[in-house]
Amino acid sequence: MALKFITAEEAASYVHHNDNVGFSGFTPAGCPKVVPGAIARKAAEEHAKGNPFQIGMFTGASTGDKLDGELARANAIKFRTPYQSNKDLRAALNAHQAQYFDLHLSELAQSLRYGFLGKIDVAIVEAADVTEDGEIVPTSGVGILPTICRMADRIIVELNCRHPKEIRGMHDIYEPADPPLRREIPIYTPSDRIGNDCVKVDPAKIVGVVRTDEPNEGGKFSPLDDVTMAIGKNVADFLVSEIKAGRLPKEFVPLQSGVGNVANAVLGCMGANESIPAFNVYTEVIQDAVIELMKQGRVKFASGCSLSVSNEVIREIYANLDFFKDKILLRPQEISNNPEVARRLGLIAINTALEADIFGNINSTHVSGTRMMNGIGGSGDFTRSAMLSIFTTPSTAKEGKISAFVPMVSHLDHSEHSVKIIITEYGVADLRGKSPIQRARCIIDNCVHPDYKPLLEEYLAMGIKGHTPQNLKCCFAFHEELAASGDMHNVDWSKYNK
Ligand code: 0RQ
Repeated sequence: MALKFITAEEAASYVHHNDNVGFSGFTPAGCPKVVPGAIARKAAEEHAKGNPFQIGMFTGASTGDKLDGELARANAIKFRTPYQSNKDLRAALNAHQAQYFDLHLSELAQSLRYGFLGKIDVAIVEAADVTEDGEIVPTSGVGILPTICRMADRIIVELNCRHPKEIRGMHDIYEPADPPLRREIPIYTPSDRIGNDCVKVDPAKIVGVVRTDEPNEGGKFSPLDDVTMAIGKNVADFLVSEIKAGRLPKEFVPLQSGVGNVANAVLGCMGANESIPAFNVYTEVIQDAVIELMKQGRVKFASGCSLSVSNEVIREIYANLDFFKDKILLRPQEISNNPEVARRLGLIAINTALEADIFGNINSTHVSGTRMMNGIGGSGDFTRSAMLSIFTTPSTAKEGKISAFVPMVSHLDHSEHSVKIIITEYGVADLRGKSPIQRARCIIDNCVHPDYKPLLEEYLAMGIKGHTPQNLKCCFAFHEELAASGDMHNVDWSKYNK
């Protein structure tokens, strides 16, 4: 069946008000880049005529501004899931203009298949290649591409010539059967290939192919500062001490690390530490640092859902495919983030917290308990299932006016039961085998900024009884003081403990 080449505007004509639309990709890598803008323009035109136009959106994770930003600014989003990080979308969902529900990334594809989230009308996917018999080769990010293509009534392909057809072979496309027929996912080491090198769809569903020549919207990393470097060094030193103590095998276990500057610094410090052997990565986002360590022979293999790297690095990978192709596998997020596989492989999971409480609970998502930052992303998939779950965070935010450590988190994403280690620029709190009160002392001694230690020690000294000595009259005083005066330093317990 001949492929029909169309414009982005023609593609948008296949998307109707109230449609549920699935998008490929994971972070800006692998996301469609021109059709979403055309849909946003169509929404604006319809709104100008007084007509409603909004779509339901399923993505892999965050996307680029050309997707989330364009649609949010056009008020074209009815609901959206999962993780996002676009400033205009964040403003829209915090103002309830777009209904957002947050989901563990590994669960989205199966929730769609189970029918929990409605049908998929249209799948819009970026491809490095598409054939007349319905073979689609994803680009640098997979996300939920296989599931949305199979479920959608209509498929629109953005064929992006920035991604060479020769990347075919770098993907491992596998969709598990649903219960009661599901079997184990047969990945026993990060390099195990279990699926196909492309997604096969009914070619009759491909309503059009839009040719594009658009780079990924990858942001640059900020230069590493002292705090980020100190966190990275503390993580690397801690892992070395775990090897020495015999709690990590000497050949090491695969690493999952989150997104952002801290994650990049941690990887850099691990690579530079010669007491850590060359290691494998089993993660969701493969960042610049992983590629750099691969070149140095410090990372042996990386399995992920996306190459969330700068455009400079993606060009380097494509120019040296012979070197990289047998060292990288890109999988759907249902597999890259799969808790069964994370538990089997015995991952070290390292993610970043927005705030933690002194008893070891983590808030990854809500600023002051109410305003959505990004979402839980894959942090929950890995934290609960890893061999060793680590959270990193700078000890303070906003020029020290916010302590990352509070008496009680204002929103809970990862509970004390899953969080094993917390690391800041000051040190490491090893929470394993400790009671709540022991955990609190360990966190205050090792991780909290010196400015906030006395306040948190006074909190513990209030003499509240019970296994977890929370003072329900005072536990949100840090947040209340931030709202009242803009600075958590100003907490005065006597104001609250009446
Ligand atoms: O504000 O952007 O105005 O400078 O939050 O904080 O320290 O730059 O750290 O970029 O790594 O983000 C938890 C949000 C951290 C992220 C979070 C302010 C701070 C700054 C960002 P500015 P940093 P990061 C892999 C795994 C959940 C999902 C996850 C995240 C901004 O890591 O979304 O782990 N994680 N996924 O000033 C108010 C506090 C604050 C605060 C920091 N307590 N109160 N503001 N900030 N702490 C990815 C995927 O799953 C795809």
